[in-house]
Amino acid sequence: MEQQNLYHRLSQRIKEISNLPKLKEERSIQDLISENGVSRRDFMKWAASMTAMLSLPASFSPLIAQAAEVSDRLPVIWLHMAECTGCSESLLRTDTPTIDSLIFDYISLKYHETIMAAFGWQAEHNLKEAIEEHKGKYILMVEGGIPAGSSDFYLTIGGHGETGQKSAKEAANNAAAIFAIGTCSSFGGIQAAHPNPTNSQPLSKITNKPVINVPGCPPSEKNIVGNVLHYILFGTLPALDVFNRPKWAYGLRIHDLCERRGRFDAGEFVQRFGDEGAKQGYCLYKVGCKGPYTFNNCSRERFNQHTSWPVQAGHGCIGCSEPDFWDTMGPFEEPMADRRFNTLYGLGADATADRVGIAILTLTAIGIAAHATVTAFKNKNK
Ligand code: FSX
Ligand code: SF4
Ligand code: F3S
Repeated sequence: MEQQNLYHRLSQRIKEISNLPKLKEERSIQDLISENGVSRRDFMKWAASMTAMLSLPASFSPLIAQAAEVSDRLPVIWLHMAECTGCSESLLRTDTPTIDSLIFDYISLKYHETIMAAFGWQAEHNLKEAIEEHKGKYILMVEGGIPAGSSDFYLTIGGHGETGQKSAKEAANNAAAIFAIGTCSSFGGIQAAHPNPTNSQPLSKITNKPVINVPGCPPSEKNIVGNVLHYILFGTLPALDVFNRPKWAYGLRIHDLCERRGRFDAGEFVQRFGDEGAKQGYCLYKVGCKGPYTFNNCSRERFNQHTSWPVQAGHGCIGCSEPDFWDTMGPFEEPMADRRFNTLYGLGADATADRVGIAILTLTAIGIAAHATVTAFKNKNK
């Protein structure tokens, strides 16, 4: 019954959105996908996988397809702050366009410096105009850390030298929903790594409005598009974890669903890159994998249409979706080593890994310890 009510409520919302005027030329998502050689069947398969990813019942998959179909009705403003543009590249750099990247083409991006034709004063004007025209209605996506306070001058944009801080604040003030895309915008990222010379801050420190964090350096295309679809469907904040990350994407650790997990449990570890264990696909914990401390869905969703992800490619997870990972998770090719944390049983994960009695390292124990460790390192760095 509850499920039916929810289905009904979400269909109503999609109907309301579909009644909004189209913001772009009359081209449907169907046209766009078939022009790019994607069949309707593949599109429906994609919708089904998105439904599962958003932890919705399988019967909701037609709703996800409809949400994608109306995704051109909501204006999106995307701002670049201090970063490497990897987040945008995560969506855009594909040989053959994925359905996720096609959705990105399809949404009404009113401003995005990497892909728009305008430059100079015209670009500045377009941003102001987009904010004015779509006040209170647009989705704001911000990529990058933001030099703040008296260091704000480290990031200025355009001919008038407006600071990133000012432009992010202004865009956030008038947005309907705000997403911090990438670890830089969510937590400060590499710019904010010790000693943070430009005083780079996460978006949530620049605005008082609620910010949904979508970390990862970069986040996967699935997590970016999934958030847009979730907003279209619900129009409200998703369930969030303590770091304001949507639980549907960041609720489990990399380690929980890793394909090498059986190796970890059996005590089969790569000791050095290129050794026999590496060839056999052993666990990468001892060569630095931070999967046990990292909350993200890479091991389940992978990147580039489920092609691969860091651990599958043979390198451990570096913890890129965690706050302060540059400071707390390195050296990236070594285990936590002397910075051992205690599990509920009083053993560090490294000690346990050496003793092979891995079974005692329960999910709960390591989960609690991982959070405790991150907090401890954070405090140490302050
Ligand atoms: Fe780069 Fe985005 Fe990392 Fe940061 O991604 S991939 S430095 S999260 O802001 O461009
Ligand atoms: Fe996978 Fe890393 Fe966990 Fe090993 S430590 S099982 S490689 S996530
Ligand atoms: Fe980042 Fe680890 Fe995923 S390094 S991309 S969170 S596997």
